[in-house]
Amino acid sequence: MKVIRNAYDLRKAVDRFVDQAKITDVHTHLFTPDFGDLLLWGIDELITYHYLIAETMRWLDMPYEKFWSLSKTEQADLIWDTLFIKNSPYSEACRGVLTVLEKLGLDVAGRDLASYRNFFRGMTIREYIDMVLEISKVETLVMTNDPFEDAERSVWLTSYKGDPRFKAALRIDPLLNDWSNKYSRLKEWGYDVEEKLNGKTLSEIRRFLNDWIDRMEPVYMAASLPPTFKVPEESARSIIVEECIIPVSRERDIPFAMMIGVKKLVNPGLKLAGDSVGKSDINTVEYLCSKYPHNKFLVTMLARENQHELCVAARKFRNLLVFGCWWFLNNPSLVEEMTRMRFELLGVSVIPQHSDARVLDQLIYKWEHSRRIIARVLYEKYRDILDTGWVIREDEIRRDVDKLFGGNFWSFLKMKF
Ligand code: FIX
Ligand code: ZN
Repeated sequence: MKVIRNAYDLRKAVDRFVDQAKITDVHTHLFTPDFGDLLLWGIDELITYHYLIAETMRWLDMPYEKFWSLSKTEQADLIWDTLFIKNSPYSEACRGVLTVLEKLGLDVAGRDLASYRNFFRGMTIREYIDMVLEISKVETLVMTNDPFEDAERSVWLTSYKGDPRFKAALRIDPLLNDWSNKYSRLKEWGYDVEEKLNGKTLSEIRRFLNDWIDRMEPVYMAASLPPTFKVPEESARSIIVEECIIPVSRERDIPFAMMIGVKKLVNPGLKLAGDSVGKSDINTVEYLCSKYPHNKFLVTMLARENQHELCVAARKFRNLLVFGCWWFLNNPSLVEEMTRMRFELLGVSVIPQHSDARVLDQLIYKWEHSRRIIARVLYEKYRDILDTGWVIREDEIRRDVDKLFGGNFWSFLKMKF
């Protein structure tokens, strides 16, 4: 394998291996075709992504209800006119739409929404899945699978066939964040629970988790958690985490993915676009990693202010794997800042990005944009050691890149602490 001795060869090698990297996307909201309309795809879904709805509503004084009463096409027309024609589309979410159009080979300069819609006419979802995975080089993606979502649950219980490229993740927000309103659902499903978290109820919650792990074969269990997330504390959430999630996670050797810092529906009128962010308590992450050294934790935090302490926590706990630049952090300026910080504090032992794609097409832009930034930062880090006289072999760059874009995730799943 070639030895890299100069910056020009280094830049070419890093760009090549990053461009070629086969990606494991560890967190998305995508679904296999088994789930029908739950899998969002195509130009109108792309334009009506909740990020773009939030940005559009800043320009409009129409009542939220009026917007929601519009058809999907009418919403897309309004968003397109507002964000792409009446204003320049340089926000990250707008730019993403343009990157998708470009990578699909469409006439971006033409600004002709009708022609973009024509591209999708006659396309089948299975054809488009293959096309998007081919362009984005996403080899495997992890879904978000919530047994409390009726439309989704029925597929799991009746017709799910799956696709080896799509892995499941057992999402348990309702169990952790809304126990008093959601325990009755477990009762409905035959689990002998009551609101009071007595021994029987805790045992039945563990049975519920095990049943869904058997059914979904998830690569991890996950929950999005508020800035106030705290363990230990006298709350149903804290008790369920320690008495149910932690023991099942260890027994089944399935990491618990904590996505911390979401302030749900600060503006309910915006629906999915109405969530915000708050600084969270790293002490809870440290407490769980320290008290449960044999458990594995995947963690991403939503506040920029939490990023440095999360990296330091990962230096202290090998059972903590940091992942992604989540949501309001998935913007070039913050992806660069976080990636630089993580490479400097954690070296190769991090998952720098996930897409969080809600619309299939987004895999194309979220990964195109992130690859470029990760490649640039990685080149600079290699360049720094090259300047000391260290020589770098091409196969070492490929090795590191493969770890960053998926290998670290799969190795973490296999580790036994
Ligand atoms: O909790 C989550 O998985 C969040 O990513 C979503 O709720 C959020 O709406 C989103 O898609 C952000 O990118
Ligand atoms: Zn998400």
